[in-house]
Amino acid sequence: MEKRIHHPYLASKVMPAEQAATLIRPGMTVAMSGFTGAGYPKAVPLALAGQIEAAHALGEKFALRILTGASTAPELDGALAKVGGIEFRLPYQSDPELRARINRGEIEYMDIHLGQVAQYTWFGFLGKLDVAIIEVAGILPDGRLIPSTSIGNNKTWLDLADKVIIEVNSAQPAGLDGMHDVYYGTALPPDRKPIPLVRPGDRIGEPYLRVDPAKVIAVVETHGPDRLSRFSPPDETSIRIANHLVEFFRREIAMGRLTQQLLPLQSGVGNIANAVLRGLRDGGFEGLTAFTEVIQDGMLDLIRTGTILTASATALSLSPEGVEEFGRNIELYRSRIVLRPQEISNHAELVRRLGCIAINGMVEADIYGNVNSTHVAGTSIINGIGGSGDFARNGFLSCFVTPSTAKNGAISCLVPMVSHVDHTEHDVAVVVTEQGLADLRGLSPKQRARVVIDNCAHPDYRPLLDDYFERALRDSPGKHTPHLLGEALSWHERFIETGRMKP
Ligand code: 0RQ
Repeated sequence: MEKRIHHPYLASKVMPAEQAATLIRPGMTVAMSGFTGAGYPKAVPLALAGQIEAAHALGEKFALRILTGASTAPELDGALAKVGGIEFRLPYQSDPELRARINRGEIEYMDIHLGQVAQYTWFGFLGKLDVAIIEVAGILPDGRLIPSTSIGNNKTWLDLADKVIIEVNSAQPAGLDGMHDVYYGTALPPDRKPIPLVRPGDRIGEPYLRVDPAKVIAVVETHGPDRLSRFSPPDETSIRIANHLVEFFRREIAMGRLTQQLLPLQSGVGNIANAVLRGLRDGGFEGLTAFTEVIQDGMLDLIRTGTILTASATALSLSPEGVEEFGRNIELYRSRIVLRPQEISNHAELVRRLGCIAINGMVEADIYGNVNSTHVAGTSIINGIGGSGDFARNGFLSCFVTPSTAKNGAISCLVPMVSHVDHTEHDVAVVVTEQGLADLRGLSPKQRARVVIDNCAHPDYRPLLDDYFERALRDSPGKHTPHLLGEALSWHERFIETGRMKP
């Protein structure tokens, strides 16, 4: 295996994952690396799951409070959830096993804006961190750490945890060295200073993570890939959504509200986000920038072709083909990509200063523009709010996208009242479905309802929404945001009872 540990004392701490896992005791708060399936520890969590299972077999209680950057992978969230090893989880997850247990009420889950996790921990709101488990790509002779494919909350975890376990993953490209920018200038109120970043590609920190070697209780060598999600080409619905957005940007340029370079893009993960990026490339846009959380294959494509000049994020979440492409042109990507801690990539001050164009997926929106990004029928979580709130509240433009229906048309994603609110009507500027785009800027609630129903609803549901809105206009006691409160959530109730929203 290629030598990645160049610090003699830390090299002396190398041990098998099983031995490192014994250093973690029941009830501890364990802060791990990992963001959108990238840069999470690959070996110690699995070994830990084995120990937890063995303890449970002996009738001993063994569960942990697990904090991360964002979602991880089956080897971490999946394995620990499966053995009942997680009692509390924060801040974002997407693992099927973990999700099922959260929704069965077996695990407490706190869903929090990703940009706020670090300060929340520094404020002391989460109590003390017992152990940090952090994947890195290498250790320098002076003990500094070359970050892996995500930075997430690693700086905060390394600074605040009592003890540290480092996983050195030699499968992560050595060429990552130099791509990161770790800002050490954050302070706590009332001593905070402006963060000196004025362009998405600015480097304001240093390429490495610091750790106090005296805190390091184990170093584990690994050689494994991230959770590499397959990249599927955009489907018809995503392409139509993307086209509506691209057309909208063109109109904004014509009105003089945006230039041809737009403003730094933040795009969520998934099919629609990739379709939007492709739409921008095919639409002839050039010289764009991105100030976002996650870089996916679609963005690599745009960087290679010059559509995007600079991209700032906290994680690289690629497919197997994306990893190959990244390796082939790593020099190019290192000159164009900056990976930062998530407290910086998602910082309210920076998102507002740069004027990001935020484009995020959603579960449903209501006729007044409130958005649910996280819950099915009001009570079951899907993933979490992620960074969507960091960008939606503070961006120049906040766009939410979804197909107009879900579950083969059994659900309308435009409803009278959302069953859970993540983004209020005050933070939502544009709603887009394959049917069309609703520009909600400068409109009152009643005006918003009209464009949401007319432009975004599926024709199968439009008459039902029209009917609700007309009756609400007539019978609602207040006429500012007209609602029939007893009926507003009846669509979701019907879905729970019959599996479909239509009467
Ligand atoms: O469930 O797979 O069981 O069928 O929700 O929906 O259509 O696959 O869409 O993958 O783009 O996810 C909002 C969840 C959309 C995502 C959400 C069901 C649907 C399916 C997923 P099945 P799709 P996507 C940056 C920003 C919050 C975090 C965020 C998300 C499943 O975008 O997690 O924005 N966002 N981060 O069937 C009931 C509806 C539904 C519905 C869809 N109205 N009612 N179920 N579904 N609409 C990235 C990070 O922060 C890391």
